[in-house]
Formats: sequence, C-alpha cells, structure tokens
Amino acid sequence: MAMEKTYIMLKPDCMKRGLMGEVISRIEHKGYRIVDAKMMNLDEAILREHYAHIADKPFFPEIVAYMTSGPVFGMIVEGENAVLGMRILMGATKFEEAKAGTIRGDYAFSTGENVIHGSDSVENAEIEIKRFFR
Ligand code: IDP
Ligand code: MG
Repeated sequence: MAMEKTYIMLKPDCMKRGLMGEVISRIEHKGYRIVDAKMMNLDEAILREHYAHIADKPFFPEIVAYMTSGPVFGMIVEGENAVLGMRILMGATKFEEAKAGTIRGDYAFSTGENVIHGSDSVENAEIEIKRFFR
C-alpha cells in the first residue's frame, strides 16, 4: 500500500440535494484527508477532456447538460491506497449495481446522475488533479 492522492468531484446532483456534508463525512470518517478543494462551474471543453472515454457515447450530451447544470465541488483526497479505496467507498458506476453502504448505492437513483466522481487509477488521478487544480 502507498500514500496516494485521488481526484474526487461531488457532482451537481449531490450539491443540489444537499448531500455534500454527508459525502464529505464519509470520506473523512474513512480516514482520508481533504488536502485541497474548490467549487467550480465546468464547461463543455473541460468535460470533453475529462470524459474523453465516453465522448462518443449516445448519452454524452446528457452528461454535459447535467455536469454544467450547477457547480461541482472538486477535492484532492489523500490517504493510504486512496485511489482504489475511494472507488470502493463510491460504489459501482451503474446505480442498480452499486451496493448498499456505498455512496452511490445509498444515494444514486440514476447511472448518469450518480453523485460523485473518483479517479480510476493512480495515473489518471495525477492527470485529473492537474486538470482541475492548476
Ligand atoms: P465512473 O464515474 O464510475 O468512473 P465512467 O465509466 O468513467 O464511470 O463514466 C463516467 C460517467 O459517465 C459516469 O459516472 C456516469 O455519470 C456517466 N455514465 C457512464 N455510463 C453511463 C451509462 O450507461 N448511461 C448514462 N450515463 C453513464
Ligand atoms: Mg471514470
């Protein structure tokens, strides 16, 4: 195991539903540290970069509309094994597969609008931290 930093982003549905505090509590209670954070309004250009791997999917325009519908809260989260650890805390991408006890399992009722983003690898965490915290 290693000390890692990961990029976590509370998505617009999380903010609108007043779940910020709840989700941040879970991250802190797990023992991770929030070492930087900021509220942002994203535009389509940064979403095309961040979501390049889904940009050709039919649902991509909906994701852009959703992710630009209000502010997001970006965080750098640090801890032992934080990249995989946060993915476990978040739960599966598909909301119907996200287990109870995970953030998505407990709060997401749609796969598109699924509360939280977390980097999926150490390499992508570095890229995403640079993208959003430059
Ligand atoms: P992840 O957020 O769990 O890493 P990715 O596959 O990287 O999942 O997809 C990025 C985001 O795109 C998801 O969090 C979700 O908002 C959206 N998304 C992915 N697959 C679907 C889908 O099949 N339908 C609708 N939205 C999707
Ligand atoms: Mg992903």
